[in-house]
Order: sequence, then C-alpha cells, then structure tokens
Amino acid sequence: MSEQHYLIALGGNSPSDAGAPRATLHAALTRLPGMGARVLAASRMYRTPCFPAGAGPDYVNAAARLAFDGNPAELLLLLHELENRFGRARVQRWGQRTLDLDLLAAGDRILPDRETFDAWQGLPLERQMRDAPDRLILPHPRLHERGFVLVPLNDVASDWVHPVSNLTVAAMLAALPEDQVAEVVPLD
Ligand code: PH2
Ligand code: MG
Ligand code: MG
Repeated sequence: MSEQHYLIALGGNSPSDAGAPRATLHAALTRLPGMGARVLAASRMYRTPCFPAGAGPDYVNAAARLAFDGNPAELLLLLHELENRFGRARVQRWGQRTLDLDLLAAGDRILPDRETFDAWQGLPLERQMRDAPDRLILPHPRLHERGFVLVPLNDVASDWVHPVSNLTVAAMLAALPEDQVAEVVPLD
C-alpha cells in the first residue's frame, strides 16, 4: 500500500517512565519514525481539564499529522504498542492514563462504513460512557465536539475537511462554545 496521511491525538494525565505527561508525549512522538510513521507536523502541547469534569487530573493533549505506509488497522496496532511501551494500563476507560494515542482520521476515509459511523456519532453521552466500539470507526466519532482534540488539531491540520460534515478543522473549532476553547491552554 502506498503512503497514507493520518491524524492522531495524544493525551496523558499521569506520569510514565519518561516523566510527566508532557515528556511522555514528546517521547512518543520521537519514537514514531523508528516504527515507520513519519511525523509531518506536531502541535503545541496543551493543558486541558479532564473530561468528564472532575473525573481525574488535568491532561496534556497534542495532535500530529503522520505519513504511514500501511492501513489504519496497522497504524492502530503501532499506536497501541507505543501506549504499552509507556506503561499505559487500561484499568478504567475514562480514568487516568500515562499515554493515550487515538487515531482521528485516515485521509478522507469513512470506516467501516457510513451507517456505522452515523450510529456511533449519534450516541448519547451516557451510552458513549458505557459502550465502546469493537471496530475502528473513522473519523473518530467525537472529534468535532472536543476542544482538547480540535485546538491541537488546528495547529497541524486546520484545512483538513471532515468527510461527513464537509467542515474544516478550523470551522469545527469555530463552532465550539468559547469557554471550551478557552480552557485549552498552550504550554509553550
Ligand atoms: N481523554 C479521555 C477522557 N478524558 N480529557 C481530556 N482533557 N483529554 C483527553 O485526552 C481525554 C479526556 C479518554 O481518552
Ligand atoms: Mg484511546
Ligand atoms: Mg482518548
């Protein structure tokens, strides 16, 4: 398969071997090229309040644009391998984590299909907290509604167009409530 472009989100809110979350995220970005994923652009690092509010310590979040010579499932495996290297224990789905790497988008592909994407995107919050998809859904069904994803993503892919809504990252960010954007604070 020829080289594909991908968007990923990085997050962490508890220390790893590499240090504080910020150091862990930097370390993860540094490891990607050695695993076959070229980092085309990396965002600034941001301090963000935990979602849902009160569920844990603040996160550090970032985003990156990657070139990878493989399919989304192969990239996801690589991301999980990297999470494991930094000691992420999947104890609690929404709890503390040393490193969370989420695949946000694979170019303009909709996976596994439009119907499945629509079903997950429309899920009410209480079902989102209870159910986790067993398949890779792309674009990430929550991408457009979170400041901690869109603000960093806007650093690296402001003109990427969401293949379902046809909105750019910049437009999705402009549609978020102002207070949600204001609480995403750059660290450098
Ligand atoms: N990730 C979560 C749950 N809550 N909150 C913030 N601020 N940032 C995250 O990356 C995050 C979260 C599940 O992956
Ligand atoms: Mg994740
Ligand atoms: Mg996540």
